[in-house]
Amino acid sequence: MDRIDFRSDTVSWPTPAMREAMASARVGDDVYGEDPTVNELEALAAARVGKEAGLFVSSGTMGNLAAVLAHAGRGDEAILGEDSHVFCWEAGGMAALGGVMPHPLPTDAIGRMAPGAVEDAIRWDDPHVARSRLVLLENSYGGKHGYPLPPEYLASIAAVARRYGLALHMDGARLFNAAVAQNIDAAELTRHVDSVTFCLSKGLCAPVGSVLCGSADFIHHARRARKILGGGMRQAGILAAAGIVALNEMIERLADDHAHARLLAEGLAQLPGARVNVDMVRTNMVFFELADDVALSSEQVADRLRETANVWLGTNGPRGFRAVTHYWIDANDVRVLLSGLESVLAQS
Ligand code: TLP
Repeated sequence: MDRIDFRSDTVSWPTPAMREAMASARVGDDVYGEDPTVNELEALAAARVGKEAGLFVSSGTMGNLAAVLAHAGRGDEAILGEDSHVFCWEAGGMAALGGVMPHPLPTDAIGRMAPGAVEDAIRWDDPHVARSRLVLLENSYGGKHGYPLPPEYLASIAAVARRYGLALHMDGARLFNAAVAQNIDAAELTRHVDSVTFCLSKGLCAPVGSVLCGSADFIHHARRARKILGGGMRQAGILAAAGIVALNEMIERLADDHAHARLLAEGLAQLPGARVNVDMVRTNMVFFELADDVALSSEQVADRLRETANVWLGTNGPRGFRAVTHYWIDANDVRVLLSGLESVLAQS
């Protein structure tokens, strides 16, 4: 890449192997179901997460929205974390396009809604109230340090959802980060949910795309929802080819990204101008803040880092940052960020 970019793993470029696979991909019209490479990706993705079928979508946002549209209808309610990506960062899609009402609940330090609070939020059968239809989980949990949520927690929410006949969807944009961090198979994290979206274009480095997986019947409905959203693509095998490389070659190496995030957090802990909770760093995200005596704002620090070291850092409020590691960040880049930050803070 032409810069050291910690703003997100979404900025990652495709690998050389992906570019080669894309150039030689076999294609067809995927709206007719005739693109062999898309079909191969969907089958591979479904197998990876232990589901019957998959649906290639253009983004995580589209995958989550297609899932909500397939699970719930107008006036239905979806229970989700108040700092979840679907609630905060997907432009209110479920309400805007699906007429589905979000019911946000608080989450704890690592992004868990309390199972009892989920149960309390489920409404009774009465014409006055919205129908509770769906619970949404996220793993890893971006709103809380990208923390990987364990299977036991997912099972406890699934038990509540089952008891009341609600569907369960997981925004697994970084599902494989959550699995690698816990040294378990991704299917262990998805076995309790009815549907899951995971992204190919974040830590897995593909240029575009996510896959929504679930039962064959659910995917049949989601395919229609994708069409409504304008997401039916044609010779999409060009893109799916990179996704196949992502699933075959890029999952295990996420451990390197996690090690680099840890290295960064440990370095930040040594910098007097920065405050970080190293224990929260389990995947590829490091959230940290400026110490109280630093006169600069996070925006000013990020600007200076870019100008002086060609290091790009995402801000998180007036005093905070989010640094995300990925394939194009190595240990030396982490050191460049740390020394660049040390110089910027020394001049403040
Ligand atoms: N997240 C992006 C930004 O939108 C914040 C990022 O840089 O982290 N779920 C989760 C947990 C996500 O973090 C994201 C993207 C999505 C869904 C949406 O994926 P895309 O960007 O493919 O629509």
